[in-house]
Amino acid sequence: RPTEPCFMQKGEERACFDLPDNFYPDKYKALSNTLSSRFGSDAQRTIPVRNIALPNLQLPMELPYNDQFSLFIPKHRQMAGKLIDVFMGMRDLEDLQSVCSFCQLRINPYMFNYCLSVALLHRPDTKGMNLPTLTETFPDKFMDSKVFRHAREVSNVVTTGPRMPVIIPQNYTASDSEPEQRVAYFREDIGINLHHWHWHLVYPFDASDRAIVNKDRRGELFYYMHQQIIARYNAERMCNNLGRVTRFNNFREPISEGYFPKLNSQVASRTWPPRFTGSIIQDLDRPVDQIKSEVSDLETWRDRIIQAIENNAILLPNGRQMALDEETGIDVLGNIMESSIISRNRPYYGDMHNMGHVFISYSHDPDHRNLEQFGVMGDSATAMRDPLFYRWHAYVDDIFQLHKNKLPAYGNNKLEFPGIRVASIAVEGKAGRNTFATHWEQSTVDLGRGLDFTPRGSVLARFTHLQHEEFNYVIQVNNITGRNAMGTVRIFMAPTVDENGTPLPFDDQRKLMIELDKFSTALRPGMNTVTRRSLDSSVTIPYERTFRNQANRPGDPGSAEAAAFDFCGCGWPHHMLLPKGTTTGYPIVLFAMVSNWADDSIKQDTVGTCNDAASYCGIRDRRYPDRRAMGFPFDRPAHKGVNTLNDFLLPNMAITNCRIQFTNATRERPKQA
Ligand code: CUO
Repeated sequence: RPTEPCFMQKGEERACFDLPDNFYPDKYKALSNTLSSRFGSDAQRTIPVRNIALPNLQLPMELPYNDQFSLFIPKHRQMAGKLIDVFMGMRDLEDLQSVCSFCQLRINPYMFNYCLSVALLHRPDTKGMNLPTLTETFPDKFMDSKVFRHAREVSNVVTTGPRMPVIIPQNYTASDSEPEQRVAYFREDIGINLHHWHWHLVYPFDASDRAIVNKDRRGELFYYMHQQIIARYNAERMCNNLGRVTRFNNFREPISEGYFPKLNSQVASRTWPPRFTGSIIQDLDRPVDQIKSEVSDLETWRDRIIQAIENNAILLPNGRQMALDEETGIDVLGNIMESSIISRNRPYYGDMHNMGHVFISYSHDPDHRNLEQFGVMGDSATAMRDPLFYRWHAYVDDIFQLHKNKLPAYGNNKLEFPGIRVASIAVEGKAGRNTFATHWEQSTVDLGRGLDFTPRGSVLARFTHLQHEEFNYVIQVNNITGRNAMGTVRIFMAPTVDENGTPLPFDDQRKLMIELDKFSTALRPGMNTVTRRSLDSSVTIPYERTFRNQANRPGDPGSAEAAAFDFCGCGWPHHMLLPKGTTTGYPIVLFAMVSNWADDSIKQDTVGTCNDAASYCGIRDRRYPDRRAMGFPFDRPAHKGVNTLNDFLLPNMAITNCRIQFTNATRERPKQA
């Protein structure tokens, strides 16, 4: 789509770029007049492009236009880092637009989209600019390739006016004979995959402006956000009669989970490669990707990281040791493990987590003899579809837990909030007291922008996802200090029994704790009833923001409200706030704690920023808004003598046993819900 506007589009307006002649690649130069009328035929306005002195784009142009692009491949990361620098370095918007117009015909579209998105997120003059959601620009990364054939058919038959939606089937990647398929609705959820892509967009690995990478507690958030994904996935598995995910800790062992993605890359015109059951990761030698790495490298990096944890100190490039302290150790480890350019010693600790993705994603063609590209694990927009993603991240998390296990247990002085007592927590909603209700819901997304065929226009796709009834938390808090107080309310949930029905010991249960919400509240002297809507969760973003549903878009296009709405795409999708539960009611425990806001808070102005999914995403351009360790108070083992969650409780905490009641029925998403 050479003249499809890359980011200047407002609302449904179509525009085309009036390109200087030297912006056309050689093969199109002779046709430049024809092309501008061909692509401009449905434009509502023409944007003149400034004829700028072009920066050096040699490195990013080394990636072939029609190849796949992976953030996890070091060479691709460098190319992307360079392109981000170019976009960040443009003097003003017009220059940025000009260089984008030039790039659009030459730079790999996936890399272009990623780098431009990073730049738009970080440039002061583009914050709040409209960017189409990835499901619109690259819908092929999110759904069954059959959808596109149907979409083409529909758009050719119905050339104008409303078109009937294309149905994306549920559970299309495997049959019921594959037990892992029971949680495919989680792995393949469009919103979950969009969240993951956005997270890695907000936290890029590479750029010469270190500030883009070096965000407040970035390494710790890498640990925590992915730890929460595993906790959520485990709860989901347990609701579906599957055991907790087993760590992928033996790199030499055949991998029992196969995965056949059924995705087709529209850019590369290739099917995403599958991984057969029993595959083994192998040494990589792929000159085309400039990758030569042995499985033993992964083991060496792993051993060195574990050694650092055992020593409570990492080795610096100058040969000195740097202590992993209680407050910042996890952040240092997160950066080393991920790794990004802010790893304290990349030559020594390597690139463990990223290369794990790469080894897994090339297990079908480690030496490129079959000219195959990477599997879904190679792309942050698709990785969460693969069951092995969770096994890999469960192992990564396990290594972080080795560090957490060495930290001192929280003393009562850290946990208590003297004079504040949480008398009870309850859940109230349509499903009845202390019952969460879930069901299937059918929603519609517009694929129009990502479909590269005429006649143009909206092409709707209908898909089915998990949903829950909204509810309120009602927390009774007694303030006996005699003064006004400010508290931070922390709400978690976890399964109560293991796969065999045995009650979970505290140390297992704490790792399964799912953060549901965190917010501050004023507490008057005496009894306070704190009511909080599920919709206000600090973990999730609203359904409409996940999908940027134009129909539900608030404010006028271009308004500040619409701008914030467009850009804050990072956040767990609200429709996946709760695990699915079971038709008989899955037992879970709900936990609430009120901690002292004076010990938690960060003094900063957060008005007008993306701050409503801060728990997993942080706040744009701000510090992480909670001074405590992420996951507090469950991020580390408790002191001896705490064997159950009950033993852990202090007066400022409360628990309630609840059920998640799943109804196996599909409802249409209500309009403007
Ligand atoms: Cu998000 Cu492994 O980091 O995918």
